[in-house]
Amino acid sequence: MQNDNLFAALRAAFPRDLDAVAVETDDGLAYSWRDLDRATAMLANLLGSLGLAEGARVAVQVEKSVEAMLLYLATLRAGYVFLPLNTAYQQAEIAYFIENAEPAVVVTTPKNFGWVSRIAFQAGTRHVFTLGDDRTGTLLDRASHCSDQQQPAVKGIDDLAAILYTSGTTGRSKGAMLSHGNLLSNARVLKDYWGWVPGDVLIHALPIFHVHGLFVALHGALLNGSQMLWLNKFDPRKVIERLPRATVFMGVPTLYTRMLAEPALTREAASHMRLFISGSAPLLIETFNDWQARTGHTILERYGMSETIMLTSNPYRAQDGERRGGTVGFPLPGVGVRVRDDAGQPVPTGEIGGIQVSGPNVFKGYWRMPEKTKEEFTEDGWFKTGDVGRIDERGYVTIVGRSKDLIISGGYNVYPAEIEGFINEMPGVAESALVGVPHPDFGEVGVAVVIPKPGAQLDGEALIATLKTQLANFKIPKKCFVVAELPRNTMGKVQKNLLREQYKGLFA
Ligand code: MCA
Ligand code: AMP
Repeated sequence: MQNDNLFAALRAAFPRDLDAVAVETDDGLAYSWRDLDRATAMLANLLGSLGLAEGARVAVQVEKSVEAMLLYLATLRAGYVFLPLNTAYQQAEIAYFIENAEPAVVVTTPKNFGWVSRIAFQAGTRHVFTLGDDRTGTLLDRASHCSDQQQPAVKGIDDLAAILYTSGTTGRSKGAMLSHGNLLSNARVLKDYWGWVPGDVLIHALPIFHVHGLFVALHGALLNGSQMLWLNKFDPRKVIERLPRATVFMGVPTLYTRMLAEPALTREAASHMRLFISGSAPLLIETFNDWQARTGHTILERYGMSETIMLTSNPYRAQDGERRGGTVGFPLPGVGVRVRDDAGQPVPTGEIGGIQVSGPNVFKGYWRMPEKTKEEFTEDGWFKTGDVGRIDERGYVTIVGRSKDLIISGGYNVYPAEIEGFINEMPGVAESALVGVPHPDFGEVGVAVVIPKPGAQLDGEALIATLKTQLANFKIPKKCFVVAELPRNTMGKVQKNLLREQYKGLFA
């Protein structure tokens, strides 16, 4: 019987020599392909032994590790839905995700077991396991008693494989539902488009709780049967040390600017590499040029979303065109990208409008939010990205901005509405606005502007300290100003563009 389970396709791509090294960690451990096969079978059998319902979610908030990656693959193998959660999320955020997704299984760190299991059990989750980043925890203990043989669950292309939460521009996060077909079709297109060849070696330095590290980097290597040099945490010097033994690296712009700050990054160090890919946030033309001048490599920039995985990419092969800094390249083969004005009408070539996308890479909708999902698609079924851009006469797509109120900081999305909501709840606060300003390291960071209630005394630093106890660290405003009033337009709406202008030099 045809099995469209993504895991089956990845497993089929394992090299014949299963004893070859698949993953090498920076603390000297080597995992063979056979290890990957056996460990994912044991973990899949553990999940299979729990009597979970069809479509059950497995929510995972653990530090990056090879075992965390194996748990992802095992969840696919067992036919359940993987739900990765950023390790920076704190109690209020986790409580929301668990209440919204109702996972049958939650895997957390040994340190967080206390508060996470309380939230999970209260929400009806019956299985909570722990997994440390040092191969400790109850998950591996339990799996060690399971068989290392397992037939991947039969899944169809439209069956759910993962849910990725991508916060709503207003209010709470939305769970983007991605199918086995979404993920596999995109992985196959990228394998060819980015010229993966036998012998490629990937340096994996991204988190594995978002699309870039979990799908684009991981599937790229696995679908090519390629070895990975694995870093649980990004460190510029460790990446540079590994360049002579690798061929492919993927990162967000911050990773590139941090490596450029290292003298060890030389043309010589990068000479064995074949491809550097950047995405998740705008790559500054300065960074693009500096990288080319320093290493001789032209970074390939691509554009993706949790809802669509990758939708455009600069070309890899010269015959497909040049890689143009400041653009995100062409729509990927099989993916439709178009620009529409506010009335939904086509705009002339080169004109700016809302970017829309259609194709097998586009998600199935937001988890239990049919109305919200409907709003984000056009009548003829194209997904509205919320990004603003243009397509020029040569077909290159350029993102010029966002219609959604979004800050992308070091590659992570920060939604002002969520942070403003927390600030507005604080005693003495009448109103707040969070805006993004340029930052040399993270590209863009949030700055909060707060209005006190009449007679209230507010201290910006104290507000930030309180926020740190409530929200993921990357969401915390880097500065908080207390002012008497906010600029408003005639409709009374806060003019965030004026605030961005006022504070744009803060971190120059
Ligand atoms: C860490 N900090 C940050 C960020 N990361 N502040 C703002 N933005 C950030 N992204 C702060 C922490 O709050 C902390 O501040 C201090 O930096 C040190 O924390 P640490 O965790 O040690 O930071 P780091 O190791 O330096 O992390 C920086 C990083 C990380 C390596 C750039 O942010 C990262 O791995 N980013 C990649 C995100 C990613 O994978 N994006 C893909 C999304 P304090 O000390 O004050 O607490 S997928 C996507 O966007 C689409 C689908 C696509 O196209 O790929
Ligand atoms: P996420 O919500 O994590 O899926 O992030 C998707 C958003 O990241 C997109 O809607 C874009 O705004 C942004 N993005 C992704 N890749 C790029 C890129 N290469 N350049 C600029 N923005 C990007």
